[in-house]
Amino acid sequence: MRHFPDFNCIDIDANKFMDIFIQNGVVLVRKLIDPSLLLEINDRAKNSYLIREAQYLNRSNDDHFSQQFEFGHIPLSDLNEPNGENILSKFFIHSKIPGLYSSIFSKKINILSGYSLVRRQVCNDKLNFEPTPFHQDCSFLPFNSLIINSWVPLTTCGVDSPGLQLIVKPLNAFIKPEDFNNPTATPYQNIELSADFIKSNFDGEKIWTPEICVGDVLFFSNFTVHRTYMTKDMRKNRISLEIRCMQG
Ligand SMILES: O=C(O)CCC(=O)C(=O)O
Ligand SMILES: [Fe+2]
Repeated sequence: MRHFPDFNCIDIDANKFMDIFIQNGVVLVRKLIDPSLLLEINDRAKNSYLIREAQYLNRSNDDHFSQQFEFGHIPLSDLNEPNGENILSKFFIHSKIPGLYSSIFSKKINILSGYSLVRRQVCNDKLNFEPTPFHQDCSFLPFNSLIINSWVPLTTCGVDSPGLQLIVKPLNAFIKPEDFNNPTATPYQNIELSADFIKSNFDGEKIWTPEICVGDVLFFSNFTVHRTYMTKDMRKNRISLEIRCMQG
């Protein structure tokens, strides 16, 4: 049986993080963030989604916002503190994450705030918020160099609520999806790597669907193949943060 790249934060430092990340394209680091902080952020996020949903239904937002909302996103700045403190300084900059990145991004770390978002995956499809298909983030990010996504669920996910499923493999190139340039396909179809492609290129041993607890962080790159993992039995929605960084 395969041993997945799953570590407790006390068992991993910057050099080990770099080695494991290069070997697997994904690393899960458990107990990295104080869960009480994330539960508080989750409450604020749920409230923002209520407000944003009403705005979306009233069509009182611009097109860019509406399109992002249909993909489940709201801006990260919605989660700033009531006193205006930026959410990134509140939990990310002062967390252990920049330290873990320090061997890979040896100079400065550039937080891509424009590509750092909140995402909610709902379990019922009343508003057509679909789960993401298998894709690489490089299919929509405008950079060719390495980007690491710190994927932070605000509640435990992967069993009762939607999690992520990833291909554990070191990839460093864009794989062009069949419908990448098809103007009649939906945005998700444009980035989708088909079930046939996944079946013929990756064996089942490499497909990982971890249960991720609040406080754990899943790291993967703009080349890692992944999708939303959602089953018919799941009843609870999940909100998560995607914070993307590259070499400064
Ligand atoms: O939230 C999800 O289910 C998908 C997240 C994702 O694709 C990403 O963060 O790149
Ligand atoms: Fe993605």
